[in-house]
Amino acid sequence: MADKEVKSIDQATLEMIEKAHQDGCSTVFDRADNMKPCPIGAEGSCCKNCAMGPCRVPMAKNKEETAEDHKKRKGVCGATVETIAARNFARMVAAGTSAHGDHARRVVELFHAVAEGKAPGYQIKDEQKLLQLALELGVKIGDRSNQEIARDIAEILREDFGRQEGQLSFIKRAPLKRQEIWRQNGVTPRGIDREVVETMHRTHMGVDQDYQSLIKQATRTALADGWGGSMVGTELQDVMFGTPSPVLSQINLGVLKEEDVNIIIHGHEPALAEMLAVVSQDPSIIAYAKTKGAKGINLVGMCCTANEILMRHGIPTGGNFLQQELAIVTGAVEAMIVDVQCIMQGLTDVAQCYHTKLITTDERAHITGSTFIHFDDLNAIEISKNIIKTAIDNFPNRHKNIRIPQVKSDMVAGFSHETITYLLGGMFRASYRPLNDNIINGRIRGVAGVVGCNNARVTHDDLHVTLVKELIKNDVLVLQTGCSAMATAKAGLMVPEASKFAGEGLASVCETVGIPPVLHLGACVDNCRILTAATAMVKEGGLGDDLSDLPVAGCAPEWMSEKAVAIGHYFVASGVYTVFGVTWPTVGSKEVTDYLFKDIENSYGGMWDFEMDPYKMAQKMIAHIDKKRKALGIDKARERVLYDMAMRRDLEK
Ligand code: BF8
Repeated sequence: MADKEVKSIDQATLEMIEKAHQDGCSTVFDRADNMKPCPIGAEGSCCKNCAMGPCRVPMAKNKEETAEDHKKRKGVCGATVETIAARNFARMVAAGTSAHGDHARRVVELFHAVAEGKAPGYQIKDEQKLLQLALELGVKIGDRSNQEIARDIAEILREDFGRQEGQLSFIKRAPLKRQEIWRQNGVTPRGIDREVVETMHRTHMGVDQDYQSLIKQATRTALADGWGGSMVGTELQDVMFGTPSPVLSQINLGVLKEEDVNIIIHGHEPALAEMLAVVSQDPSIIAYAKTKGAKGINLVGMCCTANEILMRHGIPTGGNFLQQELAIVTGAVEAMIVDVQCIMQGLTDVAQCYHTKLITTDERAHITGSTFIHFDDLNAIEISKNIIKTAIDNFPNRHKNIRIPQVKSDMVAGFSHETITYLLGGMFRASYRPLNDNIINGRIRGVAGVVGCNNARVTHDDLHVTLVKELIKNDVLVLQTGCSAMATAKAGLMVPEASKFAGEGLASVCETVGIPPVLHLGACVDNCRILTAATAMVKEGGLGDDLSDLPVAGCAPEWMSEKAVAIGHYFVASGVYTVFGVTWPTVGSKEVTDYLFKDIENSYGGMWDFEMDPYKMAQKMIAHIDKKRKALGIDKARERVLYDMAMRRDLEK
């Protein structure tokens, strides 16, 4: 593990932090040094939901205060620390759910436009997945065209946003026992928007004041993300842009090219990125770049948009969340094109130190000091050309001060649920059987989802890489998304040769199947692919009859965004033990924290945990996996002993 003072374990990042200092340009790493986090807000003990406050009820640090004394201290309205912590937690879940939900809404709108033939340049790429969705949603296939079928699907899934009663379309995908658990607990989500709105209402001054009731609504809202917004987004993106399959690419700032027009696409929604990927190959656009003295056009992804175009087109990734400003610091980026989510406002200041144009494209996300070019899905080709030409025109404005770190790694991405099924079982008997069998026989101890962001409060990438190495060493197969996936890819863990870091059992399975021990499943919105994969494991048989029976665990070691809290909570509500690093947002209330860490397991089979040390994170996750193995009666399988004759004779005595 790296020294706390070290900013990153990634060489390219360290090199660019140093260059930024030489260039007199400040980045997130400097701002983190200059801005101490508010300790009261960090523990969830500050309520600013009305103008009588903000009220702060932190646990006293310097004097002796019992939990009882602490409970007596209240906000002006009488709110207890429990209510305040639970409200803040619920609002984080609602914000995260709204982000994925609003992303999905735009995807449904585009899907509908494609079905109506109104979005030139986009198409239905995965017909098989379209038809499977039709069967699942009860849409008539017959001799109807793909367009007609797609329109019906769009209309059904659009209902998931505003539905007032009933349940979301994909709830019925979950194992039956899981659906029953949600029903019994009264948390089956109705409409995505409804659950978010209700959470905002309940957390308004003077409404819901019982922390368990608040967490219950947070649970319903989180489920509207995992089995709602995120799943709708992922499914329709696959149908329109193609279901990912394994693809070799490269990652880190070394993928920038000194002689090309470098264009970084950063954000989350793939509609724009997909079109830029197509248009940047257009011979007339490449010829135009040459007239400005460039050799060609180099499109590079950043953050979760990177994951989307990486796994569908093999487009290289520049880096993860904390590297967004550093890409500009290379001095070689003509334009950074952004849409929504995880885009630091600091980018405008950094861009001013160099020649980079920051181009915003989404009406929902304006940034002062950027160039706004409205991206309209219905006129996507023209606008994408315009955006790329703006970048090309900026090539001659480069300063002399260019340094691209010569650091990049090979990686394989694109492990959708469909691909995993195929890889494991082959074309004619595609199934999860080999995975389940290898878990039962103990070669694979269990499965971990390691996901989430970077956070400037901890050494960049360190927790992700240390944790994942520790897990695979202990025969735990790791599924990854988001910026976490990028961290381990940079460290060389997403190539088949990484089996050398895995335990003997896991390595033998990976070598047989030809996969890395760490599988890249996509962007944050694709965390629902992990739910789908886990459900497939339950349905395959032999590992219990619910998600909470599986020997699996989840972790977001360097989380920072509210989306991560929504994701973590839908994993917990789906029966998964989930660990977060860095900080825990309800630590100010012992009761709420105990509830989320312990008691909630009685209702949902999953629970939260918090741990800052990646080795201990791994130990906790492995202990949970072993607990589940024991409950399934497959713990013995791990302790295979080869009996010689003498031992057999002893047995017979
Ligand atoms: O969408 S890009 S910093 S929030 S992990 Fe985290 Fe990274 Fe953001 Fe998830 Ni994805």
